[in-house]
Amino acid sequence: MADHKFRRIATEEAFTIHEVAEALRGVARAPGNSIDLTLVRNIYDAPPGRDLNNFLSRLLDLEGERLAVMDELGVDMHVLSLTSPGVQMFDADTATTLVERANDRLAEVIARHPTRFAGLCGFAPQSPKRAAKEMERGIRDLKLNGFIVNSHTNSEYLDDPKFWPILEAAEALDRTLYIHPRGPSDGMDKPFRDYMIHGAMWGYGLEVGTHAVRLICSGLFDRFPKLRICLGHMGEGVHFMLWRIDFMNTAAQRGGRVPRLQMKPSEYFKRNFVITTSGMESDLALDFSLKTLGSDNVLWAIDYPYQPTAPAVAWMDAVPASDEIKHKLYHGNAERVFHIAPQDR
Ligand code: 1DF
Ligand code: MN
Repeated sequence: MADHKFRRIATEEAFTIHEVAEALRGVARAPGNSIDLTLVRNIYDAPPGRDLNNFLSRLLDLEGERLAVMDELGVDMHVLSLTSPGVQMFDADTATTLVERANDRLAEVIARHPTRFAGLCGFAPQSPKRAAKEMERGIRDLKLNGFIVNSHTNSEYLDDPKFWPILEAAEALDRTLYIHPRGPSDGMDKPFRDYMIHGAMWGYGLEVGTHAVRLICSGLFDRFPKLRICLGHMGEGVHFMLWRIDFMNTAAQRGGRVPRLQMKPSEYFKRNFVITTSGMESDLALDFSLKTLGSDNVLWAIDYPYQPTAPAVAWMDAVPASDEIKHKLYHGNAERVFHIAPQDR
């Protein structure tokens, strides 16, 4: 494993547990038309042997094929998170119970393989106070490394004051909240229903990018200045638009139509966000990100099992960046952001 130059920590790696998969099968079989049901029905209620890309078996597997692939391709560590949509399509009680079980299971597998796995603590936003309690347990007792949420919950976003206990907890516990995609919420879903653009190709990024822009424009980061958010997929492209967001938001503030912010939107993005490279293996996009956000704020990720491991490794190995920067991308930033112990190797 130590035959490669840099420790490789992949930071957006998905898993599930049987109980959550079973509950998602229930969701798949219930009536409904939300965008996520396309994927949920294909993965969790597929006829035997027709499991889309074997995703379900690869999500359920932690210590078999996953570790073998990591060994074969020289990936030292997966930072694991309960796969999208997490528990966010269940009722509040089911969601709260299941996410506790998933966090327990995650802590157990990390304890068995402390150098191979770290993990993000899930929570059920449907019940913000209980979510905050579980977040505290996840860090204090289970020693997990950060938090994961899959964008909207019942089409509501985290700038809604009812979710503030969650953001207070993340800030107080000093751990990063990864906002991972799910399908565009009801109300913005319709134009995504043709040509399969609803998912990872386009819809996911717009959903999460919109979420991030909402958080910034709501003034949330004046209330929670130390809150740190992680976005995948090269920041979902948000930072490409920062100049325009600054210009338009400032104009809207002058008109008195939106919350007054203490800083420009771009300054919050640079202060309060980090991004990962999951499923976005573009030298140009990475170069732009490094120049815009700085080399401390970009982390490598694969997006296992949804994206193949070999190209993610080959790409980062070949990226035209200095050793100093590659060291940060491959593991230094992940160690700092997710409180992972550095390793001599
Ligand atoms: C897909 C992609 C599915 C990502 C995911 O979770 C996911 C996909 C359900 O391609 O179907 O996490 N992704 O992050 O890009
Ligand atoms: Mn993902």
